[in-house]
Amino acid sequence: MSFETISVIGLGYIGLPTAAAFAARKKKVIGVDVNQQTVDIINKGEIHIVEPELDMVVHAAVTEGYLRATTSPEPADAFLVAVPTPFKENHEPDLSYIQAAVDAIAPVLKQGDLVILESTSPVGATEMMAEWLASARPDLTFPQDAGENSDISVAHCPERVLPGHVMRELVENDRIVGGMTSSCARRSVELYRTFVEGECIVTDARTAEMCKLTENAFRDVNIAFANELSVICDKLDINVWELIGLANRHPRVSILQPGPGVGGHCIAVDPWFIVSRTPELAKLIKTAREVNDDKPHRVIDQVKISIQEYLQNNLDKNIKDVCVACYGLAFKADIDDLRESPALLIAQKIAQEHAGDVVFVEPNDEQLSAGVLGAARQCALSEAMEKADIHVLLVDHKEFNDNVDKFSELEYLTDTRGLVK
Ligand code: SAJ
Repeated sequence: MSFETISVIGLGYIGLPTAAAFAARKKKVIGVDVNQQTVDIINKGEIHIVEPELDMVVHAAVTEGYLRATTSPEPADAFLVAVPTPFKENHEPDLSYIQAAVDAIAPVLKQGDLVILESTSPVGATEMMAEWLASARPDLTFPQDAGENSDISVAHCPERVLPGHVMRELVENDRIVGGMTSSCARRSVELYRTFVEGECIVTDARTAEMCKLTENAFRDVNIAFANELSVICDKLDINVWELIGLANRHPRVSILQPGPGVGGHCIAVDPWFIVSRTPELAKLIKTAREVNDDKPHRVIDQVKISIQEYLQNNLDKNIKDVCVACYGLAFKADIDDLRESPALLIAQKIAQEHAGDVVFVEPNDEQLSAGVLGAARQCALSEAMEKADIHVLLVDHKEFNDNVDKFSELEYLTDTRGLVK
């Protein structure tokens, strides 16, 4: 059976681009979000997030009548659940958004429907989702009980797109399709083939869940190695950027870049889903998380040392006279996303603790809401460079790269990204 109507539950950084990708292939798409404002913006053909090319695709899809948003689910042939899966205070995964999505779609499910969990999830979450659906709809059969012949098909197909390149990677990346049965997988492949040009590789739901977590944990562990090296090199008075450049000349060595820590809603979160299921076994993965979470505090210590050196060299000044400038607040270069951003955390701590003026520069969000950094004020790059005594480079945005010569002239610079090599 082909898919006439597709419903995407959760219209965020993944759900909205996915809905738009189906609609661009002339599928009828019903986007569902709990936020009325989000729904209204999309129905106007506009978007509420920053992602290159997404605005054009959404605008065309809405204007041509292929994409419509609503707050309450309607019948469809396939449901893609793309809601957040954060962790709780104790690093345990919080599946309440998936549970809420299940409660919302269960009443409109009918025989023959396909339900796909796209949200990054701990191992076992897809089976749990199927159990929740089954208890909400005892009149329908599900794969865990009826196997290949179930009324409803269920699969896990994790998204793997890189923020900033979502529209291209959605189409080009290979897709892991974890079906609860082989017919669930077959139907999911048929659905994704609508727009995916990469390979759709079939596995079971648990392996697909673990695959997504593994990809992000792999990256986290490798960044932790680079971050640990940066702290060691600081102690041993070695330039870590030069060191990594030299080591990477070995044909089988490829070290990632140190930074102020690891941010974003994926890499800083997903490894905990492995740790929480197997705490006694996931030692390296847990340590990597701790190393990366510790890095912002190391940067703050470096800034404090830089302020002390400045005061020792300028005996006529006291701490209240010292102005600190923070360059970049986003979690990585050339985006406006502040979620889990180590740069933001560092700048906030400096703003709270420093007795003198603090200014910041964030070229990707010049309208940052007042108070995001307390009394600290946003200013232009040139003004910050001129006015501040202590400079903290936190994100390697293009605007900063373009001014690398000016950064290299700054005497008191903490360069967390190795911009000035
Ligand atoms: N970072 C470093 N050093 C590096 C690379 C990255 O410090 O050498 C930092 C960045 O500054 C940032 C963080 O790591 O703070 C994460 O950035 P990222 O570009 O590595 O990844 P994300 O979070 O934007 O997207 C990741 C991707 N996963 C992998 O590359 C394995 C993406 O493909 C996933 O779809 C996404 O997570 C997700 O949604 O899970």
